Amino acid sequence: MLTIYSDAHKLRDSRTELYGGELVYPHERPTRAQFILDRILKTGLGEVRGPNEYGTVPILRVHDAGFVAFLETAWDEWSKTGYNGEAIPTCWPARRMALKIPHHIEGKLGYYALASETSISPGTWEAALAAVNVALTGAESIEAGEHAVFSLCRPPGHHAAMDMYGGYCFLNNAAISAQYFIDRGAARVAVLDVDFHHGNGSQDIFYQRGDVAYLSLHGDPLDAFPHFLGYADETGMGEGEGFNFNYPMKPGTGYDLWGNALNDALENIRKFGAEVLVVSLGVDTFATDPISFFKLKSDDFTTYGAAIASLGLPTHFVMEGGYDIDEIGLNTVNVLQGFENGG
Ligand code: OKP
Ligand code: ZN
Repeated sequence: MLTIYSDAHKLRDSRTELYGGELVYPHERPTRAQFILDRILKTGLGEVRGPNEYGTVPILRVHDAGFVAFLETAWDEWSKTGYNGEAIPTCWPARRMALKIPHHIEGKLGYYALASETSISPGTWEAALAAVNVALTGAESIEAGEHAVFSLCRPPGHHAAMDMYGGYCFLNNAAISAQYFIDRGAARVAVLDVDFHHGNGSQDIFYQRGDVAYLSLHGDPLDAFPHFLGYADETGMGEGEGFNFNYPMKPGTGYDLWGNALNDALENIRKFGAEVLVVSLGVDTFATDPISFFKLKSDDFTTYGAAIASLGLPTHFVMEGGYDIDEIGLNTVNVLQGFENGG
């Protein structure tokens, strides 16, 4: 399988994540992508190619222009304040407050953030933009005839909504890719999100649309981030009614239950009549992931890669989460190999 990768992800190397009341070195760190790339090279998965540049036009198809401008300048504005640390939001437009966009960077951070664990640091915008270019190059390669492509995106994207960042995400790589397929003439695209966390950003972006279905298997938001979206009764709205599928699952869920949910999701993708599949591929479902609570084993990743291949669709794998870094390469490449050998 063809992989798209750029070293520019290393520009996203924030020093701080607000975690358990402490500022720790982030779970979402450069070695994640490095270990995945190492495994791809070691197993000989296939060619590894660099990205092309697409500018901001395809980004603005799913993200708000003010939000994108904010991301681009946030670090500069923050560093001019004279604060010593990285940019972390400390206040929000909470219930019954004004939805105004303040002038001060502190207010802007609160306005555009959906969570505070994710610090904005120097190079964050450049890395997020490069991750989008990786995803768009992957999508273009599929347009050009590849059956399946792996876009090794970092930072991840599925929590990023039209005008919100957080959950380690800034720009929604998978959603931008899905929109790219639509703009190139696809009538129906399915986004299958197998990351442990619900992709609130992807759901939100496509919630009222009938041309992009969103299906997600994830830790029950009653117990897991992002807590405020991802419930089973969120089925879509307006033209999107019936095209959003959430499969929240309880702590301790193993492949027996998870695999059943996947089969149900795959059946819904068939019924939807998707022409292209985008997979938000997070491997934080792994049993020893430090921030998650599912119990998948390394072999399960191979098994489900093959199950996804049974759809027979052109498939764009876009990297999302996975924080047991010692096994991230094995588990990620198992999915891709399972896909290639399965179907
Ligand atoms: C990003 B992706 C755990 C708090 C978790 C943020 C998690 C972001 C996950 N107690 N906070 O979906 O892998
Ligand atoms: Zn995740």
